Amino acid sequence: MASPEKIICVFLLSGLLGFAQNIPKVDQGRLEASIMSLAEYGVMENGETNRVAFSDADLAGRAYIISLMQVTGLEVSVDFAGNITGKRAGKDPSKKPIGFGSHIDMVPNGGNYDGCVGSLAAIEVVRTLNVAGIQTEHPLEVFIFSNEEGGVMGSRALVGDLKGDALNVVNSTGYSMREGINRIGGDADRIAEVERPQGSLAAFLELHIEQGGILDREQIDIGVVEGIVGIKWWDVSIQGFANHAGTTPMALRKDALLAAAKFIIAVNEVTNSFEGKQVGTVGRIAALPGAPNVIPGQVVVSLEIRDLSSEKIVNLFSAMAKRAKDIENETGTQFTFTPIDATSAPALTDPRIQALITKEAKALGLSSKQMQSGAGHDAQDMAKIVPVGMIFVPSVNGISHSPKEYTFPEDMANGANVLLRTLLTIDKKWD
Ligand code: HGY
Ligand code: MN
Ligand code: MN
Repeated sequence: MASPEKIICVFLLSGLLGFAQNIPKVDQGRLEASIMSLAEYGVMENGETNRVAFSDADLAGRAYIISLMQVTGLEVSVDFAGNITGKRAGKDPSKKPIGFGSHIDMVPNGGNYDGCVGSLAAIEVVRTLNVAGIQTEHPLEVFIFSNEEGGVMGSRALVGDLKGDALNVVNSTGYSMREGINRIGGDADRIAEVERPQGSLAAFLELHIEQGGILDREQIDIGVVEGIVGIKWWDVSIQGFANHAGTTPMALRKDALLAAAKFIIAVNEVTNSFEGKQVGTVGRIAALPGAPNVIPGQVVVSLEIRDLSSEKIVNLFSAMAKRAKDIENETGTQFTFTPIDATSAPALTDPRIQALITKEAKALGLSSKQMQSGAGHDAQDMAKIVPVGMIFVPSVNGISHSPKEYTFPEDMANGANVLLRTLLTIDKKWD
């Protein structure tokens, strides 16, 4: 006769096994097809895709994703910051929703996987739950954040960080955030009403491509993100003196482009001189008046610094500003640094969710690796109000923000299955 303890143990084990066996898997073909459909929005003559936030292509892509969410039975709405959300009722409406999602806007001539994998996998997870007839205890909420590439705008609004000057930042479409928000169906005058309170979700999960080459190089299936770097942007204006390129002796020039060239090298040297994984980039340059026979009088470059530590970003910046002072003296030019309010603070993910992601990957027979994110993400804003977790899947050759960006369908499905299982475990075990 089995002891009472043994009976309880068998009962519990069968329950757990039952739970484990009942977890459905996403439909890889359906997920891949939705990625390819979304990629159609913004295709240009040369076959590349350009779906920058606020563009006509962004409007069309947003309409596609809204229709997909509606067909999937989600109750869809667009908030005043242009974030698209889709709600699915849980058995217990008193429980806090579990949020998950990403973004679908792109950098100019970007790739079709950055943000799109997490967004479409979120919808695929809901479809999979529908097909399996699973209703979670917690309500679910899918988030498609607006204008992530322009400084995680939508998620900043959601955590109450999108204020003042930020709305005047102009992206490559020529629209300011204010104009763009109104263009995509938001209301820039009512941004404050978008803010969600602390703890208003049980958790937020984001599946995303790694955008770097670690998982691909080391042939690892899943990245368990420990932290997301902080990002700071500046416009650096260098004032020289435009003059005749033929009659002005070299020693008498105030050449703004020469000063800019020295500054770009200085950014690289300062960044490499610190210990750690920080990065410093000059990604944009404009030289005026831009004629071959005129010494450039004015140059504006962008400056971006990223690191997991805000303090290190400050130290890197002051070292670069010091080098700029030296360059001013050498070239007779004047540097002005203007911070661009489209940045994000470093964020750590919740260790409990990291452990869940690792466990669910293992349960699926997938390898995983703890890592930091060198890319910024909406999850780093959401971390200010709720516990977050991030799941990475490999980017082939570590390429991203490029038409050559690619992630294999199997890897997308792996990430979506880990997302689904992590969500269901949180649903079962968390309040
Ligand atoms: O720039 C980034 O890190 C992100 O892809 N928005
Ligand atoms: Mn992204
Ligand atoms: Mn990106």
